[in-house]
Amino acid sequence: MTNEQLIEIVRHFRIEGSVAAVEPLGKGLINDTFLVRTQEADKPDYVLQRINHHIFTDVELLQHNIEAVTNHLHHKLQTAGIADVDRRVLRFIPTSTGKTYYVCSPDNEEASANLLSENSEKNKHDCSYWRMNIYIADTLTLEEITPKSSYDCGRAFGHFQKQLIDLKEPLGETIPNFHNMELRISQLRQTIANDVAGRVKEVSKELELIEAHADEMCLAEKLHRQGLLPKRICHCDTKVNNMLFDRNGNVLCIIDLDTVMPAYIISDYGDFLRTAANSQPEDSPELDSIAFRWDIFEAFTRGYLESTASFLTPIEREHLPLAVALFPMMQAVRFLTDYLNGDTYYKIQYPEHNLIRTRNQLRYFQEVEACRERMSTFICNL
Ligand code: GN1
Ligand code: MG
Repeated sequence: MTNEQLIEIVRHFRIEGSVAAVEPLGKGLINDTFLVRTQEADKPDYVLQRINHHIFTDVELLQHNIEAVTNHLHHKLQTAGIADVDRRVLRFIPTSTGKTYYVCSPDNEEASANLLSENSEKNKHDCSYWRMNIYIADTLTLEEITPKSSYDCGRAFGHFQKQLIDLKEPLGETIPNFHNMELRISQLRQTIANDVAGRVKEVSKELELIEAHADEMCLAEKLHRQGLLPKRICHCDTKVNNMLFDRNGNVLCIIDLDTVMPAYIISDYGDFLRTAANSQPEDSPELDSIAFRWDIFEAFTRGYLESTASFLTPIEREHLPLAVALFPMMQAVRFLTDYLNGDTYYKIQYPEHNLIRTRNQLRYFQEVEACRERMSTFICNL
């Protein structure tokens, strides 16, 4: 997309100031993100995002969830008398029609609004979907963390869940069954049967490891069916880089709210440690350097349990170590499924990228497995 086209999109939003520049921002694997700088020093800059509507097929629901959550958090912060509310929760900008997203059709803008209401598959693919929020200045994202920031992240994600416990507005699943391991495994098995990219023969070792643990990794679904594990509102993408820090390294704001939806609370705990406690990035090919960082685990767990002690049930608490193993395994299944499908979901930088990611997650899973009992003991003794 050209700069002029991006600026044209921005014109549909009620921003303050005039656009000076638009630049790419961030490292997300799903949406395309840009920083929109304004000319005036006293006006904010903005984040512009093209929503990947092949993945988030119901953009109306997606934005409904995000608005409900950000309004709720905003209200809570204000009621608590917090001074810098706008630095602690994202604020989305309405378009000229009052929605928080804009639909752009390549050839006919007016028609695209009508097409949206018809909501047909074909028409949706002809359009692109955009949203904007205020850029929170003087913030950092971290790709790697220390025990201190891990503790803070534990407190912050736990607090986020706690704040949303009394959200009255029902939220939908923006990707149905997003963290459902039974479904992920069955998608993988179906993909193996189809073998569209002819890659199944390369991955027998990986498949063997996944199958050996498949049953146990589906325990959360079984507990849910037995009425023992509820769904609550979770973030569902608690990566280290989905959190903004201030210049002094304090947690400010949780970002990337597309996947905020009802899920098992243990998801957010396990998914955070999937990236944070892996001593290597999720796509590092240096398998022998992958280790489970106990210091990060310990600090995160302390922070998380401080924030969530008042509402976690004993069953949720007991299954936290399972989630630490489940999330690298689920992510391995997802990366491998995409590899076998010919790389249609995650952005890749080279042909084996998803295979390298898979191997990384599986090795990390094994490192986690070796520590699981120790984790349980640690949590029991807290
Ligand atoms: C995707 O776009 P990003 O990088 O925030 C994915 C997560 C995965 C993650 C793996 C909607 O998140 O579930 O854990 O990649 N988001 C979606 O890095 O599938
Ligand atoms: Mg992200």
